[in-house]
Amino acid sequence: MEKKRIFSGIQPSGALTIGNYLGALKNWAQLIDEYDCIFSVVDLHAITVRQDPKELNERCLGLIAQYIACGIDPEKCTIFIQSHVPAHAELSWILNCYTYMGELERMTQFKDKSSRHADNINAGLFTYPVLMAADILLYQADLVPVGHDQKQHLELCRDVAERFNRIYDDTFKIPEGYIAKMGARVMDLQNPEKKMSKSEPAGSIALLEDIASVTKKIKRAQTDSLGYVKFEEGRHGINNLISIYGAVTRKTADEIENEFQGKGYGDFKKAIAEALVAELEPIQAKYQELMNNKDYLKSVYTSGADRAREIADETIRKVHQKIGYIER
Ligand code: ATP
Ligand code: LTN
Repeated sequence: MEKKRIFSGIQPSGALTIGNYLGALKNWAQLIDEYDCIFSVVDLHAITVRQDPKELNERCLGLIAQYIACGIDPEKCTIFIQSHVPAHAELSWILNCYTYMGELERMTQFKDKSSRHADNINAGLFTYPVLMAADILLYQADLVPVGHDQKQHLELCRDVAERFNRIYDDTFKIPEGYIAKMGARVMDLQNPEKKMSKSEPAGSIALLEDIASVTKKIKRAQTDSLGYVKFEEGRHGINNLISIYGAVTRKTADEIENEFQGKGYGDFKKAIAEALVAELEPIQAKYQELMNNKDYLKSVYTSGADRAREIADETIRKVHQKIGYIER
């Protein structure tokens, strides 16, 4: 039987955080044996916010290395850079014509980003979810592993695909989201009511963060004055630490509560820091090794794009035919 297909991507828009890792990358690594996985560095998405050309260039390569360092083995899956496959921009244009303004106006990420970048509310920022839909639909993906924040975009993707399928009969596979129980919503360590984000270094831990700083940031993380470790409504700081520890160790909230019964936050934070450091150290070492071998990284993303192009072009051909375009 053919394997089911997975597609996902991360923007090269800043240093990856443990939010990106626990919400996305760590789960991807666990899916590569079971599924036909296609993972992209979504650089077309990244320019919806202004990027420095040199930094963007370096970040794309760094992201490929971080994917591999996190266990995304390019021998077992496809890794490529979005701008190397022109079909993404092509399908995105087409799908724009099947997406309503009202649907895009409802997107919370658009509302949030346009308030944070009020000087640059560009059309790309608005149609960003259409490009994301194109990414997924081009590969006829069955499953899309993402963090919780992408749920709304995925629903839009399904709506647009269903609409297109209704007009032209079956063209696109309708994808399902895959959102992990633990780690899908890592919050800012200083402000645990806000999502941990690449753009807030104080409350976030980078995947490549200096190890001493990882421990320091966990020690300083916001908690409360209750003094016991238990997942409870409204305890944003402690709940966040439980879910970080749970996502790293794959323990459930119950197991964690038992482990720290009768112990204080100091012990809990020490255990979190140790678990995180043990997880991050080998990733960082592998990353350094990979960055010293740029030829290898290039071979990964070029052969990845070759395979991606083949699949994507097939979908474009099908879409053109359905719409009524003359064959190339
Ligand atoms: P930006 O802040 O630039 O919008 P981002 O980190 O939110 O960046 P991406 O880099 O595209 O956006 O996210 C990549 C993946 O990481 C997505 O699957 C997203 O859901 C997940 N992710 C991002 N932040 C978190 C978080 N705090 N907790 C869990 N998952 C996250
Ligand atoms: N929109 C996502 C990144 C992204 C993505 C995708 C995720 C772009 N295209 C396709 C899954 C599938 C984000 O901002 N986190």
